[in-house]
Amino acid sequence: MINLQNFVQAMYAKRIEDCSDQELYYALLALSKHRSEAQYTNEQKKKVYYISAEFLIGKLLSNNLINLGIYDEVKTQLVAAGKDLLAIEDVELEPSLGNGGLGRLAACFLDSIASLGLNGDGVGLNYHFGLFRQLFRFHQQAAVPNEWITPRSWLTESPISYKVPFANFTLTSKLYDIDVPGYKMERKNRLRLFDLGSVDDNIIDDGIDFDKEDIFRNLTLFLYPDDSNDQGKILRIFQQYFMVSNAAQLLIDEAIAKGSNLHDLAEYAVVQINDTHPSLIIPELIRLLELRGISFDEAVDIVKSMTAYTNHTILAEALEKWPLDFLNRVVPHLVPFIEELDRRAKAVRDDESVNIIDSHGRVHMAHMDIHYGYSINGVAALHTEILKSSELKPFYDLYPEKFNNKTNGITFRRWLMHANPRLSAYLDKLIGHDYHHDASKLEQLLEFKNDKDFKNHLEEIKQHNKRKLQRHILKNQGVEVNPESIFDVQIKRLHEYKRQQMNVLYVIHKYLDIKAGNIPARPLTVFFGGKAAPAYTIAQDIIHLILVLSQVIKNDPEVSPHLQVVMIENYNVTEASFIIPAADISEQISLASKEASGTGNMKFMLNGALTIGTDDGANVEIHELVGDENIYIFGEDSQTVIDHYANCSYHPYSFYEREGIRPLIDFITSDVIRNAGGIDERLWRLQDNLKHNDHFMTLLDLEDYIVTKERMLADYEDRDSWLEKVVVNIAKAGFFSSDRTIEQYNEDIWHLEK
Ligand code: 26Q
Repeated sequence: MINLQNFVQAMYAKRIEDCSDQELYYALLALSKHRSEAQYTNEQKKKVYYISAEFLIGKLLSNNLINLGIYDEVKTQLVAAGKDLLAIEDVELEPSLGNGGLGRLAACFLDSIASLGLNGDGVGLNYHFGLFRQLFRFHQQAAVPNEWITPRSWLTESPISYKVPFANFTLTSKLYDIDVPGYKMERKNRLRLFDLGSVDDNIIDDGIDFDKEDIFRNLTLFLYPDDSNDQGKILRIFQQYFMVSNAAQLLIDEAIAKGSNLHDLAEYAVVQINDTHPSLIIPELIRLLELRGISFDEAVDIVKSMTAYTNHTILAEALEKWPLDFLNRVVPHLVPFIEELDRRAKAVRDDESVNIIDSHGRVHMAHMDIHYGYSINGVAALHTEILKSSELKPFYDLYPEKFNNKTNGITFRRWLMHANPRLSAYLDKLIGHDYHHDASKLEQLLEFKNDKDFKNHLEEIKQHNKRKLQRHILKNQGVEVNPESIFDVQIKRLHEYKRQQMNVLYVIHKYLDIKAGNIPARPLTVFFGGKAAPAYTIAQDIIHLILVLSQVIKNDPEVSPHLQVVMIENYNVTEASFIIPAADISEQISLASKEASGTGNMKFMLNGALTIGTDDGANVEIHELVGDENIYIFGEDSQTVIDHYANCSYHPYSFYEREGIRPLIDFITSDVIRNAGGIDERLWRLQDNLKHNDHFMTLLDLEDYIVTKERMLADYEDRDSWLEKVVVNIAKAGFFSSDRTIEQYNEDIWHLEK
């Protein structure tokens, strides 16, 4: 039993009633840290080191309370004192230690590893400002540093520190830990974040600009500084090597402390390489083992038996290739190791498609991972098949046994219990608690598909969540939304392949339709949220168009009662947990073959939204699970798209000439948009790109998308049948629990004992 009053009394000598939200936040932070510090750390012989440049953990207060099993008690005692947990959570700052899906996946995985009682830590970097905070100024994105580290925080200083050698100097690291308590577990794991004591927050100039060459002061300031220029790329290599050298030294020390003689290192440690960002750990481990007296040959064998690589993308431009010249400038001592690994790989097969060092002197990080790791996995069934059949086919021919699929998942602790407490409490009443530990139990809900009372409850919960989001947006952005409207949501990083621009063209279609006198049965609110890389011009242009369009619609009294566009500022994990439970429609509209998996799609489904999407990434698996009648699939399939690329057979201009499409594209540079603050350069560039380039084939699927969305909106009006689809989606979402994903990683790759 928790006695919060006693705890608060000891800390502040006052009653809960008399504390501010800020004081209560710090009390709960101290209470949770105290509790998790008292737990044992997992210490089974073998441990997984999940190494990742990103851990998008989100705010931790509520989730830690849930996992420590004290959430309900704490909440009850706060409510009894007239306090609101939501307001207290508001005090916590969100760390932005990730860009998007890959970083959030790493955070969900840490939660599941701990909740399954497995021994596994995350290892990464303690970025002082992480990814930038997004502001909207003059209908454009501005980027400013995201401050999240406060004197009291979830970070705990550790005495652990390592020396990391670079070309002209050696840096000394400093380790911070964040406890990761498992859900209702006695034992915990940790997120280990390495930092550099000399980093100086004062070197930031304007926005997020800083001296890229002052490594001593900048190394862990930001996540992925602009790498559109060489200094940015070199800084990224500094960060990556700093991360992996620390990780390698840590895992070797921990193994030795448990009795390893290093020849048997693989019995103590397995390394999961999250995308290629930590790939330098392969030559670094070999180097460190050699320094400790192990022969090169044996070191290679050891490393081969303990490293596994996860691929998260099929976009060729996102696969890291570092020029040897850059590596020589940053980590010259590692280059001979990479060259030897390359020579050995070339002895197996000398072919540009599998070489580590290519004919331009660039090091292909993924190639090194596949040759020198024992497992490579994709993150959804379709993605893994595409890797095997096209992108990485030469490797699949060489090492078929290394390839495996691990369809992504999400932690239900955050994305159901925390984000949607009403739904989760109702499900508890209906089917009991078993699904907390075995998400497949959600299938029991299928029995209630035709239960009037259940459907009424689902409707009520959705209404409640819409009003909660309405208040949140009003408070944060001063924008009023209509909770009686349909909430149609696309939240994810801005990228052309994700096709936010296609959704915008739908909105333009709807706007013109309303202007022509076709009034929809019910108002529609279209939400967008997402950051764009500062150097990604077209993505910035898309944000600009969304912001201007939102204004045009708002100021048009003929249209605004029926249609609204809201762009959420600084979309992040916290925003997601307000938005997703309120959504009716989940937009998953990437160009088929391009979205490796997606995980937002899973979060929406679990929270009772229906998907409009292409047969891409994990949408394919959602489609298979719920069946044709419970999802809105449109667009060309992945094979057709792949063939278009191979044959250069997609020509956007011929689509532009169609009468259903041309007015939508022309509208981008119309006076309506230009007079509402539209910037000509941005609008023309975007329009021109769609007509003449359209690399991600927006126009190919546009007509089908519009027809499908209209059908979906019409279906929404049949509440009974819509809710039946919602029930099927929630019931089938169990497969996408990250507990299932982690069980599979453990079964097939890690082999850890519980
Ligand atoms: C690479 C080189 C230089 C600078 C930056 C990068 C870089 C940074 C971040 C490359 C990739 C990322 C992030 C990728 C990512 O988030 N991928 C997403 O991973 C999710 C989890 O597997 C999938 O669900 C998404 O489909 C995939 O897009």
